[in-house]
Amino acid sequence: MDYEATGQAALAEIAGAQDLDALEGLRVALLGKRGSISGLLKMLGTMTPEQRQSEGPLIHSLRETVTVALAARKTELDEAALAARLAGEWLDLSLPAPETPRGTIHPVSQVMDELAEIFADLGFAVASGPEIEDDWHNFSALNMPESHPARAMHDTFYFPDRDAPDSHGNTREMLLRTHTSPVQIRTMLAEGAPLRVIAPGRVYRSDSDATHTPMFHQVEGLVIDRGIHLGHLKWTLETVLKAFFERDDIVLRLRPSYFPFTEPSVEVDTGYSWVDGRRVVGGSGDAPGHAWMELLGSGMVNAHVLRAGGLDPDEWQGFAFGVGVDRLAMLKYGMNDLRAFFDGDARWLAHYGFSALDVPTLSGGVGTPV
Ligand code: 2NM
Repeated sequence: MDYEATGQAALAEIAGAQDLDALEGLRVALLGKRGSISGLLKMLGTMTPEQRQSEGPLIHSLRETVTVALAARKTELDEAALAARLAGEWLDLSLPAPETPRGTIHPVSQVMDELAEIFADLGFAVASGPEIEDDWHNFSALNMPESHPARAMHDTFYFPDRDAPDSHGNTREMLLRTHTSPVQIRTMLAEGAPLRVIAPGRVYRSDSDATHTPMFHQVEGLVIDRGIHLGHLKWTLETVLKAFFERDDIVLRLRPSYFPFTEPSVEVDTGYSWVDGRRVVGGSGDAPGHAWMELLGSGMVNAHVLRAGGLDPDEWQGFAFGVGVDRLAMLKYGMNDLRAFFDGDARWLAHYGFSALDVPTLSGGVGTPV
């Protein structure tokens, strides 16, 4: 047998393999269990000792040559494949950015970012929780037991499958949260006191007209510490609203009200006037040309709510507040139609949206329109 010629033929085939699959096919054909060279090696066993002495080294050398050639060609093909991939993935980092940035930050996101920044400066962390809640976290823990009329007032979206009531009469039925207060309950239970958090996010109520959308945005805040009173609440809201509206003449009026989760409860009004057909916040509502406008709800956290949050009301007090983000955005940035907020109209977004590069900061100004 002409091992020399067999070797040359194999090397030529290996050198001609154009891809890794073809090369693997050759390896199997030559060195696989039923490969031609493996066949030669098996034949050694049937040879006379003399034949084996003369043929053995030639067959082993043939196998060695082919093995080395296969490995070398594999390296070549691997490198070629990598080079082709790198050429395809090449990116020109010196290309200029598009002239018009595509997409804008929605005013609702902008306002939530601005509030997070303002509250962060006062030591508040941002908390979040599920939008699909159970009735305990959304209602019972907030001093709204099963029969409480406020439950009906919330126009809740319930999920269809309801569970049997547990030993406390709670059905644990699932719903879309009607406010972000369940986040505060979860935060109290998870972290204990003292606490300073805001909970921004989407909330849902089955309500739809010119001034109500079935989904809207809230920021609620909660402060828990020893000796907290309404004075802390008023100062905090005044400080935040001055920073948010970027003016020093914000005047607040606290009116007694009722919420199940706070006692006492206060509604907070702010003075405003009309300038060029728009409401502009600032000044006392009792000043000439001014009026009061309801801005948010708040109060001292009800003792039942503190207990539901795992806190002892004799040791800890707290204030809480809730404000509608969509309305705040309309007030600050002068939109008049709430429904346009959720239409996804690109022209509206281009007009009222904010630059993604213009992150709200206290030093740079919290709200700088494009
Ligand atoms: C409001 C008005 C008053 C409120 C209460 C709580 C909690 F969970 F801490 F008890 N969070 N938010 C609250 C209080 C919300 O919205 C108009």
